Parts: sequence; structure tokens; C-alpha cells
Amino acid sequence: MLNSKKEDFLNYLKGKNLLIVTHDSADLDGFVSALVLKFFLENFFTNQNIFLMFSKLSKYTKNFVVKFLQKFPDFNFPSKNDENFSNIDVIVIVDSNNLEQIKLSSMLNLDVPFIFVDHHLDLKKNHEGNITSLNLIFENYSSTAEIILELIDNYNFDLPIPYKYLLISAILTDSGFLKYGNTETIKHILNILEDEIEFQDVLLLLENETDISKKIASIKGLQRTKLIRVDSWLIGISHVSSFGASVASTLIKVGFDVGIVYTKEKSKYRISARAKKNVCLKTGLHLGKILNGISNADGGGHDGAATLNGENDLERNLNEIVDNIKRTLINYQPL
Ligand SMILES: [Mn+2]
Repeated sequence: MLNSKKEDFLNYLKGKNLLIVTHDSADLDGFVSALVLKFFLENFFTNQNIFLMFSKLSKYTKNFVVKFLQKFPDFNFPSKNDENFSNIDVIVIVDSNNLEQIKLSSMLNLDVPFIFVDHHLDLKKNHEGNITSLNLIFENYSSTAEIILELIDNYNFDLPIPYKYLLISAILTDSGFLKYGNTETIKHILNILEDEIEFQDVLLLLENETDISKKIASIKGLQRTKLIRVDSWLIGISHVSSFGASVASTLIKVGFDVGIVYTKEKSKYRISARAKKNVCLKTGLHLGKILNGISNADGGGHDGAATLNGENDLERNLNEIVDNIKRTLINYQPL
């Protein structure tokens, strides 16, 4: 990340009342990025109001908070969103560049300008109010937490140990425990660990006993899976009532090259897609781009992991996604 980018970002925020938010059902990366950014900015700019707002935390994040508090009982997580946000000058949105994933409270004045800090595919949606020149969107990072870490690193800012645990936890979970990471990801983790933190202690915090409803979703999802073979590639399509993203990942673990799982809830539906990293690299498959290309729904994500939310035409959109995936795989010519 260019130093001038960081400076422009911080210079703009100086002296303003800030609100930091993340996507709905905040995962660890969104949650931690928001917390650490707030902590850094509060120390970097003194006498400035910096607020946080979370619409909802994911179940995993909630479980993590419980374990984290056993280790650091004095750590102050933000509790309720009871502040008055009427005097906010600028909103920083972390871990998303898609306004539809952000549930802003009705208390908030929506005319407030906003800036994205994110590592997902830059949708370049030209949202009105977005100061695009200040966005810190870098698709080559495996987590937003690493972008925050690099921002902080420039200023010789020493983070307290609990915040270091938070950052490593976010980086590990978002990089799929380094499976989707790169050399930079490992350097970032090493940089935080230094000699102070024992890696195994962090892993303990991230252990999670799978609950029974998730196990049942995986099993049912597998039972319902339709197999499509394209040359030597295997695509699996299934549906469940919840845990769609996790079931799509299960399909990959079982042996599919691409897993697509949809969930329906009242009039809305969600399609979760996952692909093996080496399949994406070999064939140029980019699920985020394919799902983003569906015109009457809201999709996006990374090459190997993407989501689409829609209300109409589930079947048609599903077919279009599968056709696009097939076309990419068929067009691939082995060397
Ligand atoms: Mn993330």
C-alpha cells in the first residue's frame, strides 16, 4: 500500500467525527478491523469522536468474543449502539465495498460521505457519497485486518497484546488458516506475533465445536447434491435452509471442484459458491465476477468464494451461473 494513500486517508479523517461500520452479520475480519481501526485512530488523533456501530455479529464472532473474554476479562468490547450519530462527518466502512451489505441505523444521516477499507473485488459501483479517491481497497490482501495493520505499522504504534490477538485471529480466519493467504499474509502474522505471542494460544481461541444444526445442514446438503461433470471437472449443486456458505465449502472438501449451494428465505434467496484455488488459477475462473455479472441480483466476492443475494428468478440466475462456470471450465485448454 502506498504511503501517500495512507496519508491522504488519515489527513482527511483528522478533526472529523467518525463512524466506523462493517457489513451485516459481522465476521471476525469485519469486527476486528473496525475495533482496531477505532483504537488506533483514537490514539492517533486525540480529542476526536470515533464511534463504532455493528448491526449484527455472526455466530462465530459471538462465540469468539466469549472465549476471548475468558482470556482477557478486562477487555472492553463495545456494547450497545446507543450513541447519537447525528453529528457524524464521515463514515468508514470496513470489510465491504457493497452498500447493500451495510445495514445503517435509521438514526444515521445518509448524506454523510463514506470511505471503504476492504479486500474484496472492487465493485466500482460509484455509490453516491463515496469518496472514491480515499478508498483503501486492495484485492490482493487476504483480510481487511492486514490493511489496517499496514496502516498502523507506518506510525510506530505499539498495539496492546489483546489487539494483537484480535488481528491475528481475523487474518487467520479470513485467510482460511492461510489456505487463501500469500507470503505477505505470513509476514503480517509473523510481524504481529514477534516474541510476545504464542501461535498455539491464538489457535485455541479459534477452535469451534461445530453445532449440530450445522452438521445436519452439511449432511442434508450432501444428500441433495446434483453432480455435473464437465471434462474432468466436477460441479456440485445443492440447497439447504441455512449454512449455505459452509455447505458449499464442504462440497469442495468432499471432492468437487466447484460447489454451489442456495438457500431460500421467504421471498429472498442466497447463492453461495466456492471453488478450489488451483481450479481458479488454472482456468481463470472467478466466481466473484460471475456472480457480480448477474443483472437482477446482488453478487460479488473473490475468485474462489462468492455470494449472490436476490429476490426473483432463482432458477434462471442459478442456471446462468452454472452455464458461465461451465463455459470457463470448457474453454480451458491444458498445456
Ligand atoms: Mn474480510
